[in-house]
Amino acid sequence: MHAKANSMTANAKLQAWVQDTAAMCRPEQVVWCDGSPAEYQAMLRHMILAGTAIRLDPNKRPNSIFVRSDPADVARVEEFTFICSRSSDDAGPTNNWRDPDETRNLLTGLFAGSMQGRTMYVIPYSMGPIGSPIAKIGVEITDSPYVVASMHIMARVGTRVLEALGRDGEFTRGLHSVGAPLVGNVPDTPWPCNSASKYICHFPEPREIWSFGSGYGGNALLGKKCHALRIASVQAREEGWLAEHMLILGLTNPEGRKIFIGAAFPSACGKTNLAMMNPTLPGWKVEVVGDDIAWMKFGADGRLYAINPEAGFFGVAPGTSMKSNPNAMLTARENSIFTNCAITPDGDVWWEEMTDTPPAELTDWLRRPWTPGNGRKAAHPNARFTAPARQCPVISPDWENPAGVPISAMLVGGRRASVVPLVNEALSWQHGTFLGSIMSSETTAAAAGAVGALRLDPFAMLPFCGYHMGDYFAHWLEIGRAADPAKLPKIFQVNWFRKGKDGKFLWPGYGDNSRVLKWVFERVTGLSQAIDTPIGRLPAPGALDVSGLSIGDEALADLLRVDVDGWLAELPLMKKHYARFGSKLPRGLEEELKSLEQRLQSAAVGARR
Ligand code: SAT
Ligand code: MN
Repeated sequence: MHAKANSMTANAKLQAWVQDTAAMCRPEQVVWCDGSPAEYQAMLRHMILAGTAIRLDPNKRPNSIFVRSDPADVARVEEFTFICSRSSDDAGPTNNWRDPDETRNLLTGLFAGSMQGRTMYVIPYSMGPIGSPIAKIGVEITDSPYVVASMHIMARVGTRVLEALGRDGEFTRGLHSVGAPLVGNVPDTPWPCNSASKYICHFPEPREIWSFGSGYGGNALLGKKCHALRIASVQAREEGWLAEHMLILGLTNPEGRKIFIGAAFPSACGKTNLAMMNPTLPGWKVEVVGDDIAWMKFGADGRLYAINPEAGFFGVAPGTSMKSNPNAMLTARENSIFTNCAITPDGDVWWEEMTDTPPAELTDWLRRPWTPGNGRKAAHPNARFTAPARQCPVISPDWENPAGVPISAMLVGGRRASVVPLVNEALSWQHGTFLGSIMSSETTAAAAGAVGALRLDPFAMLPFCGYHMGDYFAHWLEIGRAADPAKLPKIFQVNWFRKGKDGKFLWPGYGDNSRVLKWVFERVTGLSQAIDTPIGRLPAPGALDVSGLSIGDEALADLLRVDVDGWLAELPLMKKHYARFGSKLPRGLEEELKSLEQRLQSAAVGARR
């Protein structure tokens, strides 16, 4: 089919790309998305009529739907995610590289006719508030109404973006197809996808994304991981800023003083919970700017300013409850999309731990009858809610500030049952970069594959850095060199997941993480004490506020213990990790590793004396 030119845009590059794509994918029709509420309703209606979605009871969850994906399409697929830079060296050892020309050929073959019988939607979107100097524009072409509806929530979409793009504006191209053409007189499936081929390909130089075969989350909502992290990280390096897998929160102390904090944790390690927590410490307040991605640029005053490029939350549902994260529950009370949860007989969703007692009967995410105690999970462990950020009761008044918010501290951390203490302040920006570079975490259901395996996940960017990780470390050090050290955020390593000898978590987590945030706040503002240890600065005795918390002295000591032998035992892992980056490993990090080893060895000798 021949795509009609869209009168809303005079951007010739965009018009030409849409026409070429339509000629290749051969959809039944082309629709330019305007981003209107009517368009959102049309997507919901289509999904409901096609059997993809169920409308939830409007009295319980107004304007919300429930969707179940194909059981083979439930998470990001890292082994089918590729960086197609011209040189394989630019993708580095942590990415899957594919030759760009070969891949383009392969994809052209897969996309040829891939949208037959479907509608091709053109979604102009802005990552970040429209017009913000930190925001960027992209256009996603997709044949999935689920993607269109989700993009309405997750990004700013439609006509106003085309207006901002103008005649000559630059944009990232994202082409997505579920890879399931409708040919002949065969019915559609509730969740079309391609079981034979999945390819999530990034071309960093022309800033293009081609995603084939999956309709789920980060594989398909191309503004998120593909654009805002993989492509943007390349752009950020070139232009001197940071695109990070970080939440952004505002923290106000009882005297009314506020700072902003960024935090990098891997997928499904509690970013959403930390970002919008209700502190248990009286008088302290947390507000959320973002729960997943931060774009940071230096402001005129020399400080780093962050925006949340997204407009919604794509949060992990299981484990989310009025106890663990009431603000997420309240955010998703309406205008939301629920994917791979269970559904109740009265038309609401449910997932593990949402309530203390599960409903007496459910239909699970696999459409099977489910009753409590049957030994199966009702929701998929990577089930998600997609909800507008503006609905969050603790959304920051600054969340759409085009200038961003000034970042005073950055946390890095993962799920570690042992070795890593509750909190550890870096000695310098370079040491903080080191702590980020050796971050490790147990894997979660957010990606296909084994769960609970320990892997090194530098800055939680292992699946999301669009270029050579050695160059990424160098870029972090470069950012530090470019700045006035007094204006740089302080970096802290944190770990809420340390376990005691009994195998139970030592730290209550959730709202009690405000106790760690308080110490961070007071370190930034110069009010609190730390002690120097071989691994960094830990809270001085009494400096961590545990008032009102029932935690034993032993557990507290365990949480803050510097496990010298444990760290020594991990040095070979760190060295092996660093060896992967060859000559691209920055000298500064090599030095940090050496100094750490020396400090640990003298501590070990001291202890033996
Ligand atoms: O599916 S997503 O990649 O968007 C979620 C995540 O892994 O953080
Ligand atoms: Mn994430």
